[in-house]
Amino acid sequence: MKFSVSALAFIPLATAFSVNHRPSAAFTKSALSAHKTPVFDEVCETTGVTLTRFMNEVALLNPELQELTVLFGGIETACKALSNLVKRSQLPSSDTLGYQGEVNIQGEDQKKLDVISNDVLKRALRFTGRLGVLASEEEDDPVDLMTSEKEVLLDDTGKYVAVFDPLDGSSNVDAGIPTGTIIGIYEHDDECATDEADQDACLTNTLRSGDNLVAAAYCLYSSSCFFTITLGNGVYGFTLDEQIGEFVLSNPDIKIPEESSIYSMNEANYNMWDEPLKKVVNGWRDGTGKSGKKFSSRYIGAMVGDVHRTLLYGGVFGYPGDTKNPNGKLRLLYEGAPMSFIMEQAGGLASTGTKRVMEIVPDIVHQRVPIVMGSKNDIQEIIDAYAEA
Ligand code: FDP
Repeated sequence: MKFSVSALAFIPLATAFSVNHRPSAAFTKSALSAHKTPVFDEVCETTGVTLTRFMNEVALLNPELQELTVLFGGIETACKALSNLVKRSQLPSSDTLGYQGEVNIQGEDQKKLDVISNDVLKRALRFTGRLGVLASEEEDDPVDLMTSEKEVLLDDTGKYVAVFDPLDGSSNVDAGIPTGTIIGIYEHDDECATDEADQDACLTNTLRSGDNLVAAAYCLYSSSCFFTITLGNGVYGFTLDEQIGEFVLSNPDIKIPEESSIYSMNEANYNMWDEPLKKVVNGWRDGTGKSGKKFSSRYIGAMVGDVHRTLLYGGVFGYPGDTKNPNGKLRLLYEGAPMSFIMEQAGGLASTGTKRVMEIVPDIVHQRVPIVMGSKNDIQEIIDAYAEA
């Protein structure tokens, strides 16, 4: 059975279940309670520990997460494979640069590497036996991993639903600019039956607010390959040691600085932004903002790289709405929500300007969302400006 995205838009949403995240104080939600916050011990805080060891420890300490850690084994392998592919893509013999000749559901030209990355991830996840439904930027509709491509949908043994952007920032890839993979994992709805009548309802497994994420991660393909993950209790950063072929813990319990002096947005759209945002950015430009600091602008134009720098150095990354595109450019389900989860778990904020991104329930798989995320005080300055307006 095939589903179209337009059909998805009218499917009633399944009852959302909640996860006990650690949202920042500004956004504490009483509804977040159904799942235990995972516990970590000294092993998980020790730099140099491999991702495999880290995940084994997490599974030992939190038996309910055992299947999730197996799933991340597949994702880790995919990230290593993609890191290699991206790196080798610059060689004349690789023939993986340029366009595929297809346009994806959002009307964007697909790069060859977009399609290859999507395939690598699907294949890496297929045999984990832990996934029921999968949604990706490069797929028109959610697909069932256990049946042939686009034959929807359910595998009743699947515990999780994965959403991902296989190669974010791919418009830059031919120039060797950093790109990345974004992954979000939701728990599968146990109530989901496999008979045809219920498949529509089960499809909505991919249509949940970010508050229902059990895990989020990104891989950044840059000077090194970085893997950053949250399981709902802090953010952990790993770096690929190519000599041993393992991700090793390089940044345990990442905390974003509470304020900074860097902003990262496509300034060519400035004239079309909302007035409150223009006002805040003007203050940052000339040092008359809330912090009194004069900001610098840093924009790669590839979300994973821009978010990674923002996490480590602080500041603001955003793709706001504007008069031409009121919902901005970034996709809620597999870009906005997973990255917001990571940002909040690192002590930052993620907002549309008027609403917490993690609370938005998508109507359709490829829905866009205006977004600003980063250091608590800087994002709060934007939220305050919208509230005043
Ligand atoms: P890309 O189209 O290259 O995949 O999500 C899309 C994205 O990149 C983000 O990674 C990036 O932040 C943004 O688009 C860049 O958009 P602009 O070129 O409009 O600045």
